[in-house]
Amino acid sequence: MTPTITAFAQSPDRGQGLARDMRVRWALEEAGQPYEVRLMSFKAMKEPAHLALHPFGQIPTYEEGDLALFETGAIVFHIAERHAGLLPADANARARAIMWMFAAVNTVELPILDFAYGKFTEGKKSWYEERLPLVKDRIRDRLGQLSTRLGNAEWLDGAFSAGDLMMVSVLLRLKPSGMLDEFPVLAAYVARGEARPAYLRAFAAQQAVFTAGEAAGTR
Ligand code: GTB
Repeated sequence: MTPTITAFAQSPDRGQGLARDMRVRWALEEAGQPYEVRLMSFKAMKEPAHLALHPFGQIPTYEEGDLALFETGAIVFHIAERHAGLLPADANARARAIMWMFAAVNTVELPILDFAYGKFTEGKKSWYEERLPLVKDRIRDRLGQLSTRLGNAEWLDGAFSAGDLMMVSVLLRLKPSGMLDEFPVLAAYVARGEARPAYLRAFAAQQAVFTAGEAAGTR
């Protein structure tokens, strides 16, 4: 059964691939699975039909037959469990790949989101500029630790896995800030992720939504 995911009809990132549908698209492309996309306006995301799928009124969601999921970590894990290519067969290696998925969203993404959302939600507060170096240093701490662990390796634990997919997706959010370039090991790691054919297909698909919106004059 072909799954349907939801994505922004008008992504605020203007097709840069920073919204979270991108990680789900990427996982489906790595797994070689076709999928359909239902585009959502910000208004529709807060209406009962969508809230029944996603209690927080966000994208992406994932529907496949009777199954409806929200939360990208859970969606990518579901895809990785059911299709080859994203989780190793060896039980211990599989557990470590899952560990890296959690590390991406629970340890590395937290300070990055503080930085990314802070600008919108707190940017006009008197203390914003004063707090910013502290927020950035928290990110740098995590990036330094991650960079040390990755070292000369291509991926976090052997072959490319869902752990790398989630970690690269999280790190990509930093790209516009230039902070990633302070950590050449991580910049190269992210670039390896972005060069994967599955990533490129996913990126093109989400960018096409933006391009079509521009052509139709809806932006
Ligand atoms: N933890 C959830 C998950 O991983 O699935 C978080 C989902 C989430 O934050 N969804 C966002 C959303 O629906 C879109 S991706 N926001 C609307 C709302 O909450 O009302 C976050 C995002 C938004 C914009 C950019 N950007 O413009 O660069 C990047 C990422």
